[in-house]
Amino acid sequence: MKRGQTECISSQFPACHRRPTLGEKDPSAASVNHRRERAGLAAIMPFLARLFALVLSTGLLATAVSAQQVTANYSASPNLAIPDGSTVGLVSTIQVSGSSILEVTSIQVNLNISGGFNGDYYAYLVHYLPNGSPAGIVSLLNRSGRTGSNAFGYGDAGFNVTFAHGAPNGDIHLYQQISNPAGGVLTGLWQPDGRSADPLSVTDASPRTDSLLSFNGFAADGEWSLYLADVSALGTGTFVSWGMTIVGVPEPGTWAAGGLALLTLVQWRRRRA
Ligand SMILES: [Ca+2]
Repeated sequence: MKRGQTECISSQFPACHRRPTLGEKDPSAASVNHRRERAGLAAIMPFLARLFALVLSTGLLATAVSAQQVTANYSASPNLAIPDGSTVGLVSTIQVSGSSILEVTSIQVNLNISGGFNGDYYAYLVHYLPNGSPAGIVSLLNRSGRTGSNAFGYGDAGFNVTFAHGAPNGDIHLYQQISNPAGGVLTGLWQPDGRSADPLSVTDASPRTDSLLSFNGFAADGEWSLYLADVSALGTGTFVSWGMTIVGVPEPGTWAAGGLALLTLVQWRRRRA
């Protein structure tokens, strides 16, 4: 061993990865592969640089999803008396077709009921896709104010409210803890009741098992039905109107497909390099 020469005693030492000098034959297959990898990387670097510049110039990463958000509003005005003391109730259906929203990301629902006794009302929204598959259900009202010590619930007369997931006012089932309309119409932005329990036995202690989030990920097209019943005798109200604000993306697979295509292209370039 010559003076100044480093002996390669372990592959963990840098000397073992010494780059061969020009004209020197390198018996190491690993070294050959290493050169090939470097050559391949060098070949795709211009492509990666152009891709990175494209992403920066278009803001593709930052806005791919948000720029595609679509908002659509739908409403119906049944203006029908709600059968008193009956679980049969009324159903109002909005048929959505041709919507560009292929994936719902959020939904708000407004509901206008005039008169009656708020503690009597039971309402839920259900969505079915055009092929008949269920695509979400949420209990909006389920005997507001009904508790273990109050079998009748709140005696206010009517709702003109909007339901939103996570609304700061909280659970509409106990709305008088936040806002007391003093016998009038409750207004404002509220969280759905969310209790799927039987409206004849539900209380505030019943678990809140469903939410507006259950519609997320499904297409807007299909049948949206709002069921409303007055399940306790005395006091008759009117189902005035209801509506939905649906937010979603028109082509949920666009960014993912684009990313997959780019990844495939990069891998193809690597194989060729
Ligand atoms: Ca009633």
